[in-house]
Amino acid sequence: MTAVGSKCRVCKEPAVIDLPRHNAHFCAEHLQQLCRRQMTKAIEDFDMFSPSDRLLVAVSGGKDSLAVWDMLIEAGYQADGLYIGLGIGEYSTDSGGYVRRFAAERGLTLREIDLRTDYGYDVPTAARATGRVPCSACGLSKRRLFDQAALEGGYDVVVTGHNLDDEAAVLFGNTLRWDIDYLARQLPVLPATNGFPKKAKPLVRLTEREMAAWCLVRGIDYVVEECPIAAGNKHLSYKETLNSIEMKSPGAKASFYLGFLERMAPMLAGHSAAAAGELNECSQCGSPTTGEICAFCRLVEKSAAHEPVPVEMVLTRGRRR
Ligand code: Q46
Ligand code: ZN
Ligand code: ZN
Repeated sequence: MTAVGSKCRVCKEPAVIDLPRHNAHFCAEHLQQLCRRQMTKAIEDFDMFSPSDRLLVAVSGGKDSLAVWDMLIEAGYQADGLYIGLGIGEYSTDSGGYVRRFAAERGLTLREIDLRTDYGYDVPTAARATGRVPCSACGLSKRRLFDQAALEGGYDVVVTGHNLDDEAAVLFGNTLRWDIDYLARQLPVLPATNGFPKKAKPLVRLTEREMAAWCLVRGIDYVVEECPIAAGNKHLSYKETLNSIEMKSPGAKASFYLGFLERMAPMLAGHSAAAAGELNECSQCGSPTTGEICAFCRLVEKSAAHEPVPVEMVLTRGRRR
């Protein structure tokens, strides 16, 4: 991850990574120090949680979610993991294995939900049964099940491993469409409201590259392959666009996203509160919804009645997203 012979900016020992946005190289120890500081700053600046809170970390088996779980435990927080088996072919089989090994090796508490076993469907089947693109069926299922598990398990906050690259790419997409509702909600912490638990993203000040380096120096094995459904989607193309801007102007990505949080998000705060007001209770599950039956109950009903669809059948549709 760095040129041979480069030295750590702090201690002058051999470096393991160069970070152009900091205009510096770092050794393993000082890379970890930088990551810890950036996570602590995000937690404090946005008042995400405190050591007395019980955290539920959404873990996928990828580097970001395992890294944030590791960092939170190392920092002394009470953090359990929740893994959802999405039924996305080999990708799901592999990712579940990484999460279970990570938790078992460290003696951590891992909760698991399997869409097929527990709810009678999987993501490819839900996509086909509801006519949604797979990522939309997947996102709806994950959001709902994380919220529900947190509320039922008495957790104070749902934590996700979204990093700076993820958030900048989402911001880029929301800005291209001037989607004010989404922009107003694109904050690193969302308070508990209307039956939804509090949500926090402690890695928003850290990049994908920094999290891969964290996993490398901490010996964390993670699923390297992307979800096959992600290939070719808009989120990835926004990331590539931002990466090419970042290559020419190191730090541009951080200033785009962190500048939004500092200068634009406060102007949208009222909009977000107004949008959250008008919700009913789902007549089937009691969850907050704008209609009579919530989108998740409708999705489960249609998907569980549909014959199983293998992931290969939905890959082309996923790519049009
Ligand atoms: S897991 Fe699910 Fe992602 Fe795969 S189907 Fe799309 S949303 S890409 S984070
Ligand atoms: Zn050093
Ligand atoms: Zn419902």
